[in-house]
Amino acid sequence: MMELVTLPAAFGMRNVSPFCLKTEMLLTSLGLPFTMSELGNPGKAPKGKLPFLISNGQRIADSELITEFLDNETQGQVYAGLSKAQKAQGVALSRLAEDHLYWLMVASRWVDDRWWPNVVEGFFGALPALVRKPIAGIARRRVIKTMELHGLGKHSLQEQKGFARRDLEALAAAVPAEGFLFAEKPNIYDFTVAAMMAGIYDNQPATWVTDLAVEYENLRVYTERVQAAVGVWGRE
Ligand SMILES: N[C@@H](CCC(=O)N[C@@H](CS)C(=O)NCC(=O)O)C(=O)O
Repeated sequence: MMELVTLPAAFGMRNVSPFCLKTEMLLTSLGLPFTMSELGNPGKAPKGKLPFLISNGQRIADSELITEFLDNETQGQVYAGLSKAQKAQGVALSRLAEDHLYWLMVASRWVDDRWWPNVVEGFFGALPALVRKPIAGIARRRVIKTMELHGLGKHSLQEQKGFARRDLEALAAAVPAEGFLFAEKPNIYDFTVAAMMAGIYDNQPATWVTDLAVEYENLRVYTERVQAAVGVWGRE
């Protein structure tokens, strides 16, 4: 039996990490038996991030590497029926969601002073009161530094909102009005986009990225459709 190790629930999200949620959706859609466990400190994961998958004692870290592993384990089921062009589009959309929009979502939670208390409570609430704020503060400074290195952290909030709006506009234009991205059934690329958007739409309370995303109703409906099709929702 495989074990998917994820972040604990937070912000009204049963599965709060888009990378963990996407992987849960994929494992479920492939009909593979698996259990889930939680790790509050991603620093203890093989590569310092979640999720990772444990299979026959092997630990596979990173949702994309897990996807490749599962494709191999299922003799090509993950990408079955997808043309090269569809895979190219899928990879491009995934990079947009996971390597750009994701960081704006992170900024909307970790950097925004009004939202920050939710991070302290949601991610560090299990720590003893005495060390909670100092440890959360260290983690916040690391996130701010990472945002700077990425480059997005160098922009003003107004400029970041512009970047997020253009990402959302692109995703909203890319998803279909009915059905899924490339097939009658949702696939890994639908899970990637929907898992990212589920956290943005459903995290409680709304962040500034949520406020922008609700303007794209078709993207919200698509996100619901993907979650319903696989029977896995990010929210509680
Ligand atoms: N490329 C990784 C990204 C995973 C990732 O960023 N996970 C976040 C949670 S959403 C994490 O564990 N962050 C902890 C940290 O960076 O310290 C994947 O696809 O699995």
